[in-house]
Amino acid sequence: MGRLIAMTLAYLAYLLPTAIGGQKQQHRVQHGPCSYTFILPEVDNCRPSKDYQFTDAPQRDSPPEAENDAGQSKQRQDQRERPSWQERKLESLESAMENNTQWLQKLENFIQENVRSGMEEIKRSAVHTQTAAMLEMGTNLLSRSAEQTRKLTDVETQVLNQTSRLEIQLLEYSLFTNRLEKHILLQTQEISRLSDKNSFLEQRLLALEARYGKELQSLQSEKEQLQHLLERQGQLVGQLQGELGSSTLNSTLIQSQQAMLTDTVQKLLTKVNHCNEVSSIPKKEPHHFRDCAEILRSGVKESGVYSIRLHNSTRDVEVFCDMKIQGGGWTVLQHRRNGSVDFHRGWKEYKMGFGEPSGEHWLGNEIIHKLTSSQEYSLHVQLKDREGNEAYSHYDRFYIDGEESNYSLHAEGFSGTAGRTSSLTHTGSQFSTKDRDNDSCTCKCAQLASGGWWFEACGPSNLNGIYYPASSNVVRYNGIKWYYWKGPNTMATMTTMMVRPANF
Ligand SMILES: *[C@@H]1O[C@H](CO)[C@@H](O)[C@H](O)[C@H]1NC(C)=O
Ligand SMILES: *[C@@H]1O[C@H](CO)[C@@H](O)[C@H](O)[C@H]1NC(C)=O
Ligand SMILES: *[C@@H]1O[C@H](CO)[C@@H](O)[C@H](O)[C@H]1NC(C)=O
Ligand SMILES: *[C@@H]1O[C@H](CO)[C@@H](O)[C@H](O)[C@H]1NC(C)=O
Ligand SMILES: *[C@@H]1O[C@H](CO)[C@@H](O)[C@H](O)[C@H]1NC(C)=O
Ligand SMILES: *[C@@H]1O[C@H](CO)[C@@H](O)[C@H](O)[C@H]1NC(C)=O
Ligand SMILES: CC(=O)N[C@H]1CO[C@H](CO)[C@@H](O)[C@@H]1O
Repeated sequence: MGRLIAMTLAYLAYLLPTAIGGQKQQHRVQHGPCSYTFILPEVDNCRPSKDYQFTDAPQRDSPPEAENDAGQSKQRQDQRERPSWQERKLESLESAMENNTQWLQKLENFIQENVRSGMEEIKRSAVHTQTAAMLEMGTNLLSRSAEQTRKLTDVETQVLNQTSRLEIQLLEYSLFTNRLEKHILLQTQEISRLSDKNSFLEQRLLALEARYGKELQSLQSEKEQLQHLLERQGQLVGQLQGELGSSTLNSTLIQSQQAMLTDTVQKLLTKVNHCNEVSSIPKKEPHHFRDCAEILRSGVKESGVYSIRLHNSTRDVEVFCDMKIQGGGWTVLQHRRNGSVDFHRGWKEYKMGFGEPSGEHWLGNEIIHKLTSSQEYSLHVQLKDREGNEAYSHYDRFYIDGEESNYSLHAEGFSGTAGRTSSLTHTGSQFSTKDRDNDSCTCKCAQLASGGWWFEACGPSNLNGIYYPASSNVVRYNGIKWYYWKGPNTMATMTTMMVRPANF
């Protein structure tokens, strides 16, 4: 190999100086697949000089060629002068050329052979080693790549797992968020509702406060006024007390004066009486009647309101006289007919009487007592039901005690059509009103049954109960009652209690 390179170099060195010249002639030689180009120096421009020498190194390695070459150039110069020599020279040159060519061919062959074998060897070994290495590397790479792919797939699955988990979590979170949002919405709605309510309540509270404030103010002002009044009252009371003191002093004086006055009045009265007796004796006829029987006896036949004067009394009393029933002459004590008068009244009113004698009324316990205790009287109770059926209860002897005995009832000698048994309670029953309970019941009959009556243990009668115009099937404990006439259900629509002297 080294030899080959040396040979090549030598040849190149032999060729090179000719190529460096100015004008060159190219010669191409085709040899098989290889082509060689030779560049020959141009003879025209070459002037041979005496000191023309070859000083180059390759010249030393191959002096014959150099001499030959130099001679060649010399021969070319002399070609014009000596053509025979030139021809010879050319032949030698051609042979040299041939020689060279052969040499080159050899060289080339050698080179080619060498190169081919070397190359093949090199190639083979290289290929072997390389393929092995490559294979190894390949397997290595394959295994590595397989590992990597495995790792990658692992990572991928993990990533996928994570992603799916994250997605699930995300989903859950979104669901949760949704729920929370809904909840929050509800809460906000609730809050808004509550705030609405709250504001409403606050408004109401404010309104109430304002109202209470106003009321408080008015109350305070009222209180102040009352205090003021109280002070004034106190002053007044003081004044009155003072006046009372002086008036008590004066009263004795006044009494003596009154005595004097009554004395003079008495005197005057006797004088007047005397005058009357003297002036008109017949005028005394329509004097005071003690009751309706006297009025009837006096010739009056019409029922109506008349004045009577009770025994030992100076006061006239208006009464209704019934001149029809059973001969007339009845002084009416009680009468009901349409419920226009309220009979649920207190002790004092029953004592003094109420209503008009022409309509519904109660004559008054005091008058009844005075009337019935002045002489013997009989009692007649006249009743009428809704259908207009009339009935009566009669008592031969009737009177009531005074207030000190609570107007105790005395009724005897019962007869009549309104029940076989007396509906009026036993003798001795005291009178009771809503404000003065004196019945034998632990209850208060006057309040239960209403009105004022001689309730025993509330008893079977009460003509002063509440007036129910249309009787119903409902049992009324506080209605007008005359139990033994028609039982508890039928109430009278008209009642009259009246007295007449027992010996009429
Ligand atoms: C060719 O070269 C060889 C050796 O180099 C020499 O022996 C032979 O004489 C040469 N042939 C001619 C024709 O120059
Ligand atoms: C995700 O990985 C966990 C363990 O890290 C495992 O329990 C679970 O089953 C995996 N899920 C899926 C969908 O692969
Ligand atoms: C007492 O009587 C006298 C005269 O009698 C009279 O002037 C005086 O006002 C009376 N006083 C009272 C408080 O009535
Ligand atoms: C009840 O009778 C009286 C007297 O007849 C009469 O003035 C009054 O208007 C009547 N009341 C009713 C409610 O019928
Ligand atoms: C009337 O008065 C006299 C004496 O003042 C008395 O004795 C008599 O009982 C009185 N009569 C009546 C009914 O009050
Ligand atoms: C009359 O009634 C009152 C109370 O209602 C009572 O205190 C008094 O004792 C009664 N009188 C008689 C005599 O029972
Ligand atoms: C409370 C009351 O005064 N009761 C009297 C009612 O009358 C009877 C007699 O009928 C007396 O005995 C009670 O004391």
